[in-house]
Amino acid sequence: MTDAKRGFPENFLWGGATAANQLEGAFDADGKGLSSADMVAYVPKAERSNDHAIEITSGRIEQILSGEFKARFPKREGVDFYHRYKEDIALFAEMGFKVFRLSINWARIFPNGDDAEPNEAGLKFYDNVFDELHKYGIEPLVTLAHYETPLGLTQKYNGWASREVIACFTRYAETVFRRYQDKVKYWITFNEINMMTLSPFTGGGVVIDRVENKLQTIYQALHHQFVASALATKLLHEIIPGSQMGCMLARMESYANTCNPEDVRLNQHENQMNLYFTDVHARGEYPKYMDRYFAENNIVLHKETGDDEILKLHTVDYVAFSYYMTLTVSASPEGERAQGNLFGGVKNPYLKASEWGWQIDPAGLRIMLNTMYDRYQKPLFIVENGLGAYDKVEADGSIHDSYRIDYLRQHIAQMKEAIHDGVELIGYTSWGPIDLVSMSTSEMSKRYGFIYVDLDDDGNGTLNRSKKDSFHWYKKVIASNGAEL
Ligand code: BGP
Repeated sequence: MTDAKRGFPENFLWGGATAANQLEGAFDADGKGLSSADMVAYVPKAERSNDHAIEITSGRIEQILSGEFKARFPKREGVDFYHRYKEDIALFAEMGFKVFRLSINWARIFPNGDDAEPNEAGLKFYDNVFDELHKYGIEPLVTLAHYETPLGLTQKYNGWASREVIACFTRYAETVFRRYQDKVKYWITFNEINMMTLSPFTGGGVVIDRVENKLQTIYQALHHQFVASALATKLLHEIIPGSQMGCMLARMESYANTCNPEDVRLNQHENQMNLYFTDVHARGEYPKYMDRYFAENNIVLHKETGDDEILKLHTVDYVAFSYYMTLTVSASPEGERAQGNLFGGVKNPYLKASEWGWQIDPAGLRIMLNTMYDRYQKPLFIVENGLGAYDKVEADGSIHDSYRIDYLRQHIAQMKEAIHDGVELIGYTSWGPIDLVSMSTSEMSKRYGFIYVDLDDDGNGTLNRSKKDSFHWYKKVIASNGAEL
């Protein structure tokens, strides 16, 4: 029931979102295996872009494993949540979090992805984290796979390119559903499932130089993830009554650069190519427009008998997404490119961009929420949104991050408008409530947190936590259920 005066529903889930590989550290502790994210951490700066398109070759994996790269590039260690989770959760509780999004690192539970038995130490760690959250009445929201495909599955099967990985994933999912059935109600299968098209290794542990046809492999791997996601949804509903499964998309609401019908049609196509992922998850079938795309790109999906039925029967309960920017597309090759923006496009003259070139668009969030709700008529959950920025620590230790407050305030105001428009929005977890390692840069200096972590790009620092101005601001937002922005 919406409170008409304040906008947000009474039980709205306010909180923050993280990923194991960017937060926990302890990348090889207590039996954990290596994952795709652990490899990505070694990619040197010169080979990175702000748009998340990071490629890993077989040769690079060999170099990393042989130690050649370890010596030259500091490894991504997270911010030691593994040992400091009690202190961090106490700070989340102080802000009034209702929900905390984290991922279970698959390689902590099944170090090679297909081990005979799960790793008890890994299972125990998440038991402790969930217990600590419940101590403060914070609901965990768990992502099963946030770029953490066990490296063993890459070596054995080339990751999600192989259908074999579906069974490995469902076994992992069933293990954690049974173990945490009394502790976790909200789940997500794959973080930003569309990452597979930008970076198949990050999205699915797929090494592209091992395959002949890149596009064919990408869409086949995605098919395997869709089937795995539907099977996990089925298992979840059987094992934990009343639980909720969500899909998760890096949503790129796209605009046409002009009203030239060629731009408008290209824009329609861009939006369809982004929404196909949620179409499969939420409607339970491939949208018709993909048939033409597959045919024109010589992609022949291999489906097994029963796949279509599985997709149809086990759709998600809610639709979740990250929202950082919008995309503007032009059919003409002229025009200034939007440097750094995910999925490219041209520069939108009406928008400012972050220091990394991501085009900031609060009003676009309202547009996007309306688009998504019209299309799926399912509850929506914003599970990532935020501003990556350089923070300055003053002599007295304070951090005045008014730019971050402005960014979040404007986005939350648009969420309120969307709720007023009739959209069923169930929660908001801003990205990186505590500073963590950036996905695109593998550095610390691109910060998102309300909580500052004393750690620099070279891995030096005390790891001490301190509160930024935004900490106090977000606490007020939650306490007033979004009335005080
Ligand atoms: C999303 C990822 C996150 C996160 C975020 C911010 O795409 O799901 O893992 O990192 O982007 O990106 P970055 O860290 O590159 O600024």
